[in-house]
Amino acid sequence: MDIVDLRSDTVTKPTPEMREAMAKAEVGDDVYGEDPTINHLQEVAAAKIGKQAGLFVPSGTMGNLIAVLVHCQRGDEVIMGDLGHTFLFEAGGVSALGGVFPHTVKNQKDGTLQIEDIIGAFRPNDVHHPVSKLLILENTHNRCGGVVLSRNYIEEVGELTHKHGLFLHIDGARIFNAAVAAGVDAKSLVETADSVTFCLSKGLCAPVGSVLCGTTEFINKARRLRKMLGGGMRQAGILAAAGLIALDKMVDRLAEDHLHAKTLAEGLAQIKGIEFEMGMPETNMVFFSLKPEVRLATSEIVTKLADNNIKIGVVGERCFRMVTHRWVTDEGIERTIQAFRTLFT
Ligand code: TLP
Repeated sequence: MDIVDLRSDTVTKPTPEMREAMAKAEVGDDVYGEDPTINHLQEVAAAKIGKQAGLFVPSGTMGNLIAVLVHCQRGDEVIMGDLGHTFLFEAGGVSALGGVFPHTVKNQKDGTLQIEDIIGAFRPNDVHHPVSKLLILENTHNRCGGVVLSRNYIEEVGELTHKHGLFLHIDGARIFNAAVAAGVDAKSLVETADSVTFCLSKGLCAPVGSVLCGTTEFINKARRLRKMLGGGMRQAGILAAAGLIALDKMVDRLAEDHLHAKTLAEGLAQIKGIEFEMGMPETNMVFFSLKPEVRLATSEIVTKLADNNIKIGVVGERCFRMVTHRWVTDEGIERTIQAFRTLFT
């Protein structure tokens, strides 16, 4: 029986077409700027997201960190959501490595930060305060349920941050999920952003890598920081070859993952004892929790599902996350719903 791995879309493996392209990739030393496949990927990625230039980085975490380090000096402040990936899951890198101070604002259920809260977070020009330099938005928003931030909202925040002299960075690890779900071009979701990171791994299935995009000047600074952080990867055109296929072939099919997430959530919603406090999925993430009357322990649920070759994520004491992706089939979705029915009856 195949494993249905719903813990994350980070578990995706490269497609056969990617493996073939990787084997044939032309490579060179990227620290010298001489890897033709990486150079090509960076150009394609920047054009696809509507920015002047791109930089291939090993991970989304490094992309976000480099963006913060380019935009901020030590002692500056970065405003971000209290459920943002950069705040929760990037090991505090912005402070530990950049000396940058995180100022959190409450994330609303829909992944946004309220405009009044953002305005309230901007520091006045006073020697007592750090200098507010950067604001980060996340799209799709992971911990808010994989929700999509709209183009209008992002534009409003972009204009506001610029008016106050701050930069806007978008953690667009899953920006193409957002674009496909909203039925818009990804470019339009990041137009007012000064920089954006997106992942080629995750739903797009490349084995490794993200791209940080921005102006040419921004990317030149970012390249030095990538080297400083140990992210100069030499003949990584082998990885970039998979990234090119990710951008060319894997974006439109994300709609299938979204449909699978919807089917999964609708199936589970029929089961007494399961609730969707964060709402039904907008993209490829299904968050659900156990109603108070359910006696099953969280660990018991995970173990019993694992016995059926189904892996799911735990994100709170009685809260779970399942993420659909290219390697989760119709059969896997049906098997998962059935396994939950059996568990709960
Ligand atoms: N998210 C992972 C875990 O780190 C939680 C996951 O399983 O969802 N931004 C966002 C919004 C992300 O969800 C992630 C990964 C990253 C950045 C970091 O990307 P990587 O793993 O490439 O460093």
